[in-house]
Amino acid sequence: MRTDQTVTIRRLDYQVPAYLVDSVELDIALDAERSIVEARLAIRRNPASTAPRTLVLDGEALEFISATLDGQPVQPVFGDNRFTLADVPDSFTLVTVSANNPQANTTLSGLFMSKNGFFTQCEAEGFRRITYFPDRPDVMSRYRVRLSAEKARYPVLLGNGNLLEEGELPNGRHYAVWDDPFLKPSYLFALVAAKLVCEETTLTTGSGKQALLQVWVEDGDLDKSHHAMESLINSIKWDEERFGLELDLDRFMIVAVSDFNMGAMENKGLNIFNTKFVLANPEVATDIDFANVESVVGHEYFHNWTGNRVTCRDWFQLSLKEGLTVFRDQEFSMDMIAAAAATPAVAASGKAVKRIDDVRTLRAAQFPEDAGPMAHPIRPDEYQEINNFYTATVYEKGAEIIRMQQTILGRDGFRRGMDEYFRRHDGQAVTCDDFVAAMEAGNAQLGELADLGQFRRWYSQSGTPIVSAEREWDPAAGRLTLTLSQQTPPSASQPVKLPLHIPVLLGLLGSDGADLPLRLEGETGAAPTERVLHLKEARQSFVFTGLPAGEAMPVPSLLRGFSAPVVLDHDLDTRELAFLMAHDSDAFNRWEAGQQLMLSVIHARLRGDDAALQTSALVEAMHRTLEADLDPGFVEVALALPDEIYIAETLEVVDAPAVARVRDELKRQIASALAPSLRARYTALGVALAATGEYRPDPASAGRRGLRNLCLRYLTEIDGDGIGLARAQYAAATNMTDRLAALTALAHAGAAKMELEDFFKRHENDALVLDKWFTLQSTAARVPDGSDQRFVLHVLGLLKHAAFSLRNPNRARSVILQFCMNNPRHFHADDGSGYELWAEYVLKLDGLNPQIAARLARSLDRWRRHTPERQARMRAALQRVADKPELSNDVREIVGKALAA
Ligand code: B3K
Ligand code: ZN
Repeated sequence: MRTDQTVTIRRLDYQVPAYLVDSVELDIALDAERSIVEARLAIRRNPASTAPRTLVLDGEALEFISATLDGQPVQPVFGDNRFTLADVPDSFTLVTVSANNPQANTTLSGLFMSKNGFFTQCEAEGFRRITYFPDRPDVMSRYRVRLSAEKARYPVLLGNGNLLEEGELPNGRHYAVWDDPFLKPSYLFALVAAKLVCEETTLTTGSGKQALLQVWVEDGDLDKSHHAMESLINSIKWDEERFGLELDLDRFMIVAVSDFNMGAMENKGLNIFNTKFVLANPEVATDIDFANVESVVGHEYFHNWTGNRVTCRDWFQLSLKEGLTVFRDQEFSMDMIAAAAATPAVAASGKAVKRIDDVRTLRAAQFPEDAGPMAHPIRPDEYQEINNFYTATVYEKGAEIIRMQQTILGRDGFRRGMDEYFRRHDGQAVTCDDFVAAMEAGNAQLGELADLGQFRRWYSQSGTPIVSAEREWDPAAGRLTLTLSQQTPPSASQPVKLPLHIPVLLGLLGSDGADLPLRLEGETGAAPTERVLHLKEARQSFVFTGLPAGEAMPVPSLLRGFSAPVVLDHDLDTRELAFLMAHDSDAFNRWEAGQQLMLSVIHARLRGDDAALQTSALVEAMHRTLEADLDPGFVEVALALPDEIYIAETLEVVDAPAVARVRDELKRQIASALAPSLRARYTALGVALAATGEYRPDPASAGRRGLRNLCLRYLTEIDGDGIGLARAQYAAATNMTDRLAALTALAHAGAAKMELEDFFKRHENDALVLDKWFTLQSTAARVPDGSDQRFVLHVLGLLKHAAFSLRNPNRARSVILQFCMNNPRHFHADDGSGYELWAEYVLKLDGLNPQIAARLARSLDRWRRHTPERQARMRAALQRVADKPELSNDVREIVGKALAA
């Protein structure tokens, strides 16, 4: 909706629906310019409602044709995207006929066209762009859908559930009837009518039922569908094993589409995916792409239970399904990594690397959100546009809040809670509170531990808590007092923040680096070497006794595995951090100690301090890591410097180009100091990889390639043979991971002219690979071809490129969003040119696709953190957008909140 003002929807205003729809029969005659939809709704008054006897349906961008109530023509009143009929009976059949224009629908919400046919996206509020309906998740109905379309152009007709019937029609058209046996909310409705081909197989589920699995792609892409199919099979098996949840349909389909606003969508039995998360083979996809396909296929499949069988009562409860499903896909990926590992040690390290990746994402995307103008609890209290709340907070922090429940209740306890959740709520639309209540009820035997009363505050309070640790060591008594305090910075909407229940997983390392037994004062019996401390007060002390007397203070390893989404304000010095880096039995914290060491060097250098001693301690520690016999995938993450965005988050005032400069200098210094080892490792890994033969995306080989490419990145930072190595690797690469890594390294060095041309020619016809070509150029540190053009002009050049299009979300993201969000040093250029480009493109995109425009708009969220001159320029750019009349709700909410910050 385009408006000059905003309407705020509030969680506490929830009212049950006045009318329920028991069944929906749709007859959809697809046509590019005018699709006709006849909807037959069996409606009855909700006995739980006291609202007036007026039927209100949502409807947007629809052309009304006719309506009948129990066969009698009726004339609804229209206004504000609503269809209103007064004085309706208790139970009746409403038939509406409407038309919509899929071709003109550039929002990609509702029914739209991509190059090979018709597709839909209904979450959150797209169904109302297809037909008049109470488009809210707590109205659950049975759907039967008849689709018809021109057969030659759209030979494949797909819907939710089971295919009942198909056949020919006059005028070269054909039809299909689909029936979904499960009740579902309208946001899970989907249809596809397109020219597609499929890879299919049948699978026997745990109870012996046969299910047909299909992955539908464009003709010519069947050489790229197999990894998605394997991922689907693995997901189905994993959900049976880990959670006892079986596939409930006879048929499960994944369809890839190249124009899509997000990653994928969990429509019942008919998942629609962005091609980016389906298509993969070694020539076009990187190791990261392979892992992403597996995780998104898993995520959407897992929604079949967490989201579809049990859905959300209202959109404020979004994290009920999203946080939980992200947690499930993270666990799935970890279990897959472990299953592929040769030894338990490799499995543990591989799982830690996955955890590290997830925490990096959280810190880069969610921490800034939680401290900025869009800060909201994982269960928001209000919104102006729900599409703006598919956020890192709802998803990633939401997943952390589920993970903490597993940490508190234990893995078995969490499973008992999940069982109870489905026992109570299968087939219902429920709330986050219902989930937590089920967790508690399933674990009554745990007593006080299962009391999640205070824990519930994580659902209602925004902001990242800061946990500080202080230590007091009594060497004579072998007694350590650990005092933890917590504080969450106040925000505009929540000036007072309450203490949270924070599970802090900890170990204590003795002087030999081994874990010490952890006995709290007053305890007897066996003491574990790792345990969870429950921090519930603002400040709380824990006294450990029986530690080796007469020795140096044990080194605490706090928040192992990142047991809570907090910032840890520790008091560890350089020596202790290096000690943890070398010895911590928790791989996550070995990595974290390294990151802290790197951050302290970067902070010191940004302050202009002489950080020579700290730097050499860091370089030495990194050298040891590089030389140690460790899993390459772990060494890769351990040697990577924190990224610019995360560094910026740790600063009070951000000078983005200065952050990049200091980070570059440190990187060059590390590269020079470690060059011989980096080169040796680069060569050795190359030999090892060649010996394993053909490319496989398994975690062990991916880890080797990742480390080898990181060595290459370091080596291209310094004078020497790095550029030569990168050119040679580019030319010799037999897979996309190595070719893209070499090209990216060359682009950052401003030395990629020839290779960029070559890459373009090779992959001109593969949209996803071209997206990579655009991305690596818009995020480069230098103009990739080495010219001395201003960077912003280079980005403008990309935006004018014949292969660029703002209409395709992947392509738009690959240039303009990547530049504004992932290239801070150039986006924040002194002359403000980055911000001008931002304003121009937010406005351009808003006319086409408000969801993507709003996403871009968010790259100025943190404007208050920057230097005063940049703040002034950013504010002016925000104001320029805000001043435009007729903005979408989506963009208006984002810029409005940013300006109010
Ligand atoms: N549920 C969808 C996201 C829908 C976004 C609507 N703006 C994908 C997912 O989380 O699985
Ligand atoms: Zn999801």
